[in-house]
Amino acid sequence: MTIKPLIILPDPLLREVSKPIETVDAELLKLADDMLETMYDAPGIGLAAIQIGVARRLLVIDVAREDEPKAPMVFINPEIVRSSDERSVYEEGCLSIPDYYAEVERPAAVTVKHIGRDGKEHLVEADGLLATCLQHEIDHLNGVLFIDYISRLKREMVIRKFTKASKGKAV
Ligand code: K1U
Ligand code: ZN
Repeated sequence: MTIKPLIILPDPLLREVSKPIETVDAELLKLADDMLETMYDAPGIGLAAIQIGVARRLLVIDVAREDEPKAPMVFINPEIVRSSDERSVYEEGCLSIPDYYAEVERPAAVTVKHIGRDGKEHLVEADGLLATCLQHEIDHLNGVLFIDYISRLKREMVIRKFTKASKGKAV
């Protein structure tokens, strides 16, 4: 497995809409394994393929606590088919926007249809952190970032800070 470099704000790739996956083959499963390795190394609890520069509808998640065994999950072509009316607020972070955190309100529970590693269709009913993480990662597949839910003023400040930092880096 390979740890891949992460795409960081303001890279325009983060605003791309990822393309559906047509075949679940060994190459795709290797990509999912590389994403899990990259996520554990970061460390993070989720990762969308676009965050390593691959515009395909693939994401990985592991919301197990440190004292629990690893519980890696792979979602291919995930789709939210039900969202609860009840909403919850979590302080979110993003591996593509390092060291910035903000409270985001989203549906408290979601049902997600997706293809699993076995190439078959599955439904997952999620609440708590898993529901939040799934929505955050599915947003990535649509070019949406969690800073899109904060005030325009705060968002522009974050983008300005990361744009300045990216210009200061050697190429
Ligand atoms: O998509 C990403 O950028 C990953 C992101 C997922 C996420 C975090 C919080 C709420 C919603 C979605 C992260 O994993 S940020 C890092 C993080 O949350 C974390 C890191 C180490 C231990 C525990 C959490
Ligand atoms: Zn993110």
